[in-house]
Amino acid sequence: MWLPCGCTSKYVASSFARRILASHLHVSGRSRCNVAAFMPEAAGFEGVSGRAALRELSVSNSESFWAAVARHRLSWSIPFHTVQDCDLSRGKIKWFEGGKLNVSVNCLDRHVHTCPERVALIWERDERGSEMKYTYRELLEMTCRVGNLLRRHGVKRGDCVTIYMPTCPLAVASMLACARIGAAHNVVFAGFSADALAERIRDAQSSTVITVNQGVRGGKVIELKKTVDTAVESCPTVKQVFVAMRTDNPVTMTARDIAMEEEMLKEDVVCEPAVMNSEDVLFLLYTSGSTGKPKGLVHTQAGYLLYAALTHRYVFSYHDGDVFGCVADIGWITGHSYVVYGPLANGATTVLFESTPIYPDPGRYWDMVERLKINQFYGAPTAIRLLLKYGDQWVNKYDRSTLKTLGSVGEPINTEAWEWYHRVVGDGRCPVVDTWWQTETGGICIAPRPSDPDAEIVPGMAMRPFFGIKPVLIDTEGELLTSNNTSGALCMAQPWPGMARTIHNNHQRFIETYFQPYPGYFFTGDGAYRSEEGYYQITGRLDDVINVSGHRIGTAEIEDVVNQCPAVAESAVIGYTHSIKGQGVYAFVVLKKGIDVKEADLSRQLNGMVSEKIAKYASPDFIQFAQRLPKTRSGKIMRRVLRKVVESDLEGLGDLSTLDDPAAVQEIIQEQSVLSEST
Ligand code: 6R9
Repeated sequence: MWLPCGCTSKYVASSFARRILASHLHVSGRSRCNVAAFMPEAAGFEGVSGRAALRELSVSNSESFWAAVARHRLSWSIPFHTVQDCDLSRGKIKWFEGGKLNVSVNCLDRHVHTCPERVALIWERDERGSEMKYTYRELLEMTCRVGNLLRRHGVKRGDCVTIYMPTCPLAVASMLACARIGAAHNVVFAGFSADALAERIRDAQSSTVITVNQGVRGGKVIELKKTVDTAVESCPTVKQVFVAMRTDNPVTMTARDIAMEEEMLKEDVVCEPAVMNSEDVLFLLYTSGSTGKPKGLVHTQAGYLLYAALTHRYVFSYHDGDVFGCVADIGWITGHSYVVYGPLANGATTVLFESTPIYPDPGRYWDMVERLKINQFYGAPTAIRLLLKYGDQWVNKYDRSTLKTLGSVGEPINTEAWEWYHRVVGDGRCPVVDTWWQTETGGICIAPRPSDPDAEIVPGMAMRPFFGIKPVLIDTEGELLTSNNTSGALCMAQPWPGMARTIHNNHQRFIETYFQPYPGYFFTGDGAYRSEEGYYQITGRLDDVINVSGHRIGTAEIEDVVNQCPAVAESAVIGYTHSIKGQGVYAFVVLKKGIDVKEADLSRQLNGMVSEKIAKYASPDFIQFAQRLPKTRSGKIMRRVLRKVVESDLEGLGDLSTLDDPAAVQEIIQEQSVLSEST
């Protein structure tokens, strides 16, 4: 793995015209002092005297708000001429047109000019106590070498590079190198199988893949290069695979493979940044929807970066000099926005966490907080629930006095976990921010902060919309719900710079999924409750997407794999409440007539297939073999009914009159009681 060496001094790309345009707005009036200290560009907004008024303006006059913030917080080589050109009814979203910039310059060069020796990355390697630090200067050098290497091997502006790596500095440098030369990246979570990787490489039409020889996680070695070898066999577009060395073990190299570090040594540490348009593609990131095929959401340059940076700064109250610890993997949107782009755009020190919460013991996170002096810790409810079960002693062993804010993301956080996080981890003194957002939204949309420092925080509620975000609730008839103390489909009434622009190669699906269900609004796919006080609480997905340990997976994706087994006639997969994972996977499977196999053997086979075709986390926790599935007369599987059966809520089965044969439900219930008795 590329090590920090501190040996060169030739680092800054000097020819890139850097210009921070000052806001044209003027400061006036004493009442604005506070709000100007909070957000300098707000000083120019007439009549804005507090944070609530600032939020109000960010929604009612969102163009002025985003224009001022974009001028103040990004370095442009050419300023934008149009703040936004959006039409939600047509799925058209464009921000900061006319503007030109380079994302890697914004994340690296401008900080190297002012503070080259500030630590940019702390790599918390799987091996406890062996962390490595990389300064902004070193990260820029590494990025430039990778950028030059990619260019020398023919990667051009507009190409898409697939990155299949664990969370490590070279993965970050690879993402930034793509941004530097104008290529898009497609990071695939290194827990995905060869088939899942191949599908994403093909859909993204990548000719270049970057990987490591082996990964290391929880003390175990993972053969990532072998997975890539298998994947690329079915990817005719792939011409070259760069292989970095995470461990010392050599792997078989083919004619297509390139030893990454060796080749990087031959490259210059200066790499001319491409001048990109605001709306050029920055990256694709695949996520699950309600069909079997994952969708490659597209994020672009300026709007995404600005939104990631602003949310990072204000939701977590990040200040210069703080150490920001988001433990998400870079393979997910949380890793993109809050490990890489948001923190680096703000010149922060950001932690790259390569391990697991319980390796080598359940004190890992808090040991890391003490050792790295972490100020903001951002993690997932599933890990909090797991650690809670191991007891307070694992937390209390370590000094957590550096912590200022605790964050939660990925799924609803139950009150017990929230309170433990607040009381035990944060010693009752750190605000806990439950942040709601999605791959599609680019950054946090609803969170308790920013708000006045002493504003109340309700456990387990995301609560308040971020600047420029206008959430609405809509009922099943499509009517806007205007009162409080009500629930509905969570939609956004206004565009914001961080939102996804399209689905790669499928703009029609983008429109159908997000803009057609409620014309004029962006539909999130989630349901929410708005309290008497006007706070938002997310109640869960309204579509067939489930959330296992914070990982999104479409039930249809799992069904597609299960149905490939020759013994299976059909299947229905649903999520059920799981005490640690949030949701577990429950599969109902109907066998073909005349099949004679042991159910236990078949279960093992099906679990193996799902792990192999998708990823281990998608593998069913329960498989129930059924004679038939409850269906409507038009042949649609009644998942709602199956969910109630699994939750043992027989009272709540509801209207069964549309069922083709209601006896099917009774059979399922009986089969299930036999199953629960035997387990
Ligand atoms: C960032 C991320 C998005 C889905 C989202 C929702 C669920 C995320 C949540 C939450 C309740 C929260 N979700 N944060 N539900 N409270 N604070 O997780 O992106 O992987 O695309 O998942 O996760 O259902 O729609 P992504």
